[in-house]
Amino acid sequence: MNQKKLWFLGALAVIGTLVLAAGCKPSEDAQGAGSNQYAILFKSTGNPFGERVMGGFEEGIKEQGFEAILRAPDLPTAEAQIQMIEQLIAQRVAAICISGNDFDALQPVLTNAISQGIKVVSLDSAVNPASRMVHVNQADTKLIGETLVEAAFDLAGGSGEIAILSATSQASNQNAWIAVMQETLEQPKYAGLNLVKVAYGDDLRDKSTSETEALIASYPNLKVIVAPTTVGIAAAAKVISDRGLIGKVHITGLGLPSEMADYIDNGSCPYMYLWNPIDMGYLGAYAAPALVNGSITGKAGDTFSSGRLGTYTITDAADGGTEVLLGPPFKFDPSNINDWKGVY
Ligand code: RAM
Repeated sequence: MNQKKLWFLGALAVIGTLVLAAGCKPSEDAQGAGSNQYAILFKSTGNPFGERVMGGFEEGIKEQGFEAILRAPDLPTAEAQIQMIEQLIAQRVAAICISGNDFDALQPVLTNAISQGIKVVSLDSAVNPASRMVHVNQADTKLIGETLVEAAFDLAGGSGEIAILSATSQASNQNAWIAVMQETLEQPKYAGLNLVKVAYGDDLRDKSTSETEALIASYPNLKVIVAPTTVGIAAAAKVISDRGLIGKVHITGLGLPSEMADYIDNGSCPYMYLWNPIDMGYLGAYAAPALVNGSITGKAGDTFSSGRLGTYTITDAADGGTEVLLGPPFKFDPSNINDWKGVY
């Protein structure tokens, strides 16, 4: 082989290596195709509260230079969320923030995600401690439950029949609040209150409406319906308003100011509570990258900075896992509802 041929073969080998290397895109392979992608998975579509949570998440993710993926199934079931989580695992996202439709049922798919290096944060509606690194809790669970019982007591005038209109029977956030409410109702102060039924509107407008109608028909002496769900409270207040029952049946619970302003004005819902859903999503958007970059692991005592919200510390949660608490619940009534209805 002469010098020229040798030089030619050598040049071919170098070019071949370069082509192969370019084809492999080693940086992308090493980090995972979706290493820049942060997903949020809400309970279901068509829920204005969920839209605010996802909006806050997107804002926080984008301002850190990452890509936000917003997902929610049509119906608030664990099965539907499992399918979506499988897709996100296949996409190799960096982290998943989930508002769970079930406390335990998502464990196999979420532990699979975790074993593949995906960080999992629950927010709003917790998944069990084995399925998450940390939970973003909107407000203290006990305080929410106690506050709602006190509201029912006040609106019922101290005694009488009350009912709860919840989301789905599997929703872990509503179930945790209802458990506290039931415990609180055992206190002597509340002995005059009779909780006649816990109904489930599944966070669907139509089902929440028909469940409210059924409560009114079955319990003609009902004084208060407590709806610890923004979808349920809006549907219930509309039924009371449309049926001319304002002042007879009082609605309270957890409501979105933009959806409830008219009902606070007309007196069907004298007052209600909530927290800022945009900030909740935004807080999740800062917890997830902190887990991905290793600055926190999700254990109690870890602190991270959450953009415009400041610094947060992770604490032990009542369910045996850990959580980061957004803040106290806020009361909305005729004195402040107009200031808030345009905000969320
Ligand atoms: C509904 C959802 C959500 C809950 C709020 C209060 O929008 O069930 O999970 O946190 O109500």
